[in-house]
Amino acid sequence: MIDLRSDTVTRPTAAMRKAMAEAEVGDDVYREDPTVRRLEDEAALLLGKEAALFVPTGSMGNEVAVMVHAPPGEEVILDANCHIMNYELGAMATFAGVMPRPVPGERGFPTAEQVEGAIRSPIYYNCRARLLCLENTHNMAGGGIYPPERFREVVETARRRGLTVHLDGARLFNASVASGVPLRTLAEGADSVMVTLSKGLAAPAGSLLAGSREFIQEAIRTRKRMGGGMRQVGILAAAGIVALGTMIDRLAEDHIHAKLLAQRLAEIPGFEIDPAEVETNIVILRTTRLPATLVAERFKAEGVLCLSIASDRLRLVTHLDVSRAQILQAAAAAGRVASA
Ligand code: TLP
Repeated sequence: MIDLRSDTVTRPTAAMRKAMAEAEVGDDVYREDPTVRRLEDEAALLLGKEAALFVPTGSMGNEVAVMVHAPPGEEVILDANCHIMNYELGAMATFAGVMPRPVPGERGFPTAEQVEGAIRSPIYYNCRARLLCLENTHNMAGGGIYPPERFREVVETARRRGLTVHLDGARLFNASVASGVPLRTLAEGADSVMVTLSKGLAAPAGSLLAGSREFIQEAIRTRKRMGGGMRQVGILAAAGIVALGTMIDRLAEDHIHAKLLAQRLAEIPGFEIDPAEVETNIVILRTTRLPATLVAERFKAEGVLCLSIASDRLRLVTHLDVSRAQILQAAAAAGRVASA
């Protein structure tokens, strides 16, 4: 099977397994796991923040950030198609008790005007906007990179209006490699940023939440409240250290593969895709003749797995475990799928 459902399907490398087997560990609830602490320090440095915290998943990283930044009943401004709003089972409502205030960002990226417009007047019975959540790259907008100038404007506007900013950077590594902009620059101005080790970087599990020392102190308490205080988790952090140290630059290969796939798919009648819009490792394909679920089934019969994300949309994600030859095989299968 050529598995293009997500980059989360990547398996840990031999170097990661070795590092995991040899990891020095301790009880991280007492903050005594040296491998976890090393991973957190390295991540904080890379992201240009004072401190970082290892969390089991990207979802928990986002949820902890929302809970620390925004009290119940207050508003969180975010793009209508972002992960926090749509794919975390209403966690922001369930756990943080906050009100989402979605705006239709352009390709997933809210503008400064949209953020300004979403902040209500300060009449006492209005909800108060407390937090702005942004996503880079944007998953459902096809792995697009937040235009840097717009990001700066949006963050500046939010800060001026007294909002804190959280960046869901599950795939910030992809944005950095594709744009050549350092991670710390992409996270500049955000009060907190979450990055994921278990997607393109191929670690088996884990994400990092970074921010000020004070923010991380609160995040440790909130993570524990959510049941996310882990013990000898240096076993996982060891794989994360290998991921940060050796797996970032190779994402460029995934981006080349995604572009190649998009170019081939664009030539097939029954599919619609603009290869110019493919900036990183996600390809969102519109099916114009057949329902997406049926196309996904036909792909599966051809040995290619992808995700149907809307009645006329499929998502295909490139990653470490898919070679160029397999991309070409998938494109050839797509030709048969569309004409069947
Ligand atoms: N995304 C997964 C699915 O949940 C859709 C995927 O296969 O892409 N932020 C963003 C932008 C994400 O894409 C994801 C995962 C998360 C947060 C959550 O990370 P995890 O899966 O570690 O909880």
